[in-house]
Amino acid sequence: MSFGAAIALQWTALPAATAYYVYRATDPGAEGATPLAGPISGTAFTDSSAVAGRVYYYQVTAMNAAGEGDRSEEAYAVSLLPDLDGDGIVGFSDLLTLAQHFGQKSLVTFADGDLNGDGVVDFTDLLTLAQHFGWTDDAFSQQRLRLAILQRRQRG
Ligand SMILES: [Ca+2]
Ligand SMILES: [Ca+2]
Repeated sequence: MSFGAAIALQWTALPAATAYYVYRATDPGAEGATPLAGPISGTAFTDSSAVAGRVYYYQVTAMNAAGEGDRSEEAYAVSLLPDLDGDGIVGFSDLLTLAQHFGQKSLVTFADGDLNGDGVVDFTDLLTLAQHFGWTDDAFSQQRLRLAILQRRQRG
């Protein structure tokens, strides 16, 4: 499943940092102790393992000579706007398309409503669409902007 589902993260460089770690969760505040990626020497990371149509939560930490610093504030992103017909808004026509394919288990694509690419149009997909109902490309871009300004809380 691709459809540009990858989520691009960027963060602000810290002068003393030697590397960064990225943590990910599918629920807020549930990033856990194992980083998704790292050590990363730059200030950007593309999460290409993100599944289309799901919401992901991220935190970043910085390493310096003293060790790993505090977690950044949490940023979140949906990996792909559930806009099935590509008209720039998650609206009634998208919901109708999903409803028409609801329960279908073969030959379904993102455009039919299989948002998470698991091969079936089901309640999980419906929930994702409902959570983003009324979202536009603009809202989607702003979310990305929020990721772009992801900042680590300063320490020592
Ligand atoms: Ca649409
Ligand atoms: Ca699905």
